[in-house]
Amino acid sequence: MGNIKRWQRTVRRRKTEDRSQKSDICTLSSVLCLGVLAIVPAAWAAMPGARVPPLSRGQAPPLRRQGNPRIGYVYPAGGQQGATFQVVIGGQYLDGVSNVYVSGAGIQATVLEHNKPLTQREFTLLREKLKELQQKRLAATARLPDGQGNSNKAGEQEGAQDSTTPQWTAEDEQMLAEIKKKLANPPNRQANPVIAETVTIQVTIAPDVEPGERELRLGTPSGLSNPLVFCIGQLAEFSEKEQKGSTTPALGSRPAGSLVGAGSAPAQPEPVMSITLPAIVNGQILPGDVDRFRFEARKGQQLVVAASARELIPYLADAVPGWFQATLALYDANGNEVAYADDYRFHPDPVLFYEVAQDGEYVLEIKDAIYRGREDFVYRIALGELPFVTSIFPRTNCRSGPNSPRI
Ligand SMILES: [Ca+2]
Repeated sequence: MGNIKRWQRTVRRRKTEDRSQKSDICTLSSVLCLGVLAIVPAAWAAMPGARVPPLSRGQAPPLRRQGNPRIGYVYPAGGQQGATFQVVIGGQYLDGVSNVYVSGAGIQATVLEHNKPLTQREFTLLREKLKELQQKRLAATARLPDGQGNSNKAGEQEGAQDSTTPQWTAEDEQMLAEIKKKLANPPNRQANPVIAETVTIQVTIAPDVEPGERELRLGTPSGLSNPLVFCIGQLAEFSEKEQKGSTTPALGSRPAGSLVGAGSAPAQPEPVMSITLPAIVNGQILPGDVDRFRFEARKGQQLVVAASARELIPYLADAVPGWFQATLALYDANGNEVAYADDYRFHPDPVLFYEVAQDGEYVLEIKDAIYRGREDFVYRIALGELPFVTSIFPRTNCRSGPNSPRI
């Protein structure tokens, strides 16, 4: 009888342990599921061939969950072999950005600065805090006879007697300075949230890297951003600088939602940037923007002007309507249009061919077909007597017989 009772107790204990183990397994499964989500970037970084270093160990997890980091443009979207330069990346949910990942070897990039515009609520709260601090400083200095914050004995005694006298401390002074600094960057109500944040990075390209397209991502505590194209070129690069206060609106100063600026061409032409061929030209098209580049050409030169725009950023999810439709036009020294292109066969990015008729200055012009524009209307133009493959025939390689494809 005693044995039976012991056996029953053993069975009950084992059942309890089984239930406990099942519960533990369920809990563990949940944790693993969440853990997998958290370690995907690290796992991806550890994959053979991936050139993504793991996130630094000192990084603290985000205090609150933010959206997936996203980048909307990279400007300039590439550079020359052996060059060191700064690149601005626009995006969203980039808090804590600390790493830049570029596919392939030979490119080093570090984060210099992250700029996130204040929200209206943050701006209002900071202004209230600033007002509060200013009143506190006024009250604190008003109690002091010399008014300079250097209390004398009488002031100290007076302050000691009145326990409600506010004390102006070094921390208050520091906070006041920080708030003033933050308020200098007011919220941009018209900026599009998906590209409102900017990250400035420093890029160094080794001289011997292979030219071509790479992928660039940003690493944040929330994970990796989407990739965007980053090009490595061999030609000299020129990048236009948008001038604030010019006829072209400053970055972010126009409503991004109002992409369509049809008919709103700039009242005055922008300054023309001088370049020398062959070259790669980088720029951004803002609303109503028309970019122009002047260069010297000799009679008989066969120029190829190939723009990359949609190729760099194929899809703007929030743009209504659609995308950057770049157009190219070439003008001679008298201002006559000698060539124009708004696409190339079935590709939306234009390519322009022109045999130079006479020596002299020429001006290349690029704009959106209907004068739309935004910071993420980024382009690169290859310009000069450059090799350009227009067709290959046949596109197959025969096992037997002569094989002489025509290019
Ligand atoms: Ca521009």
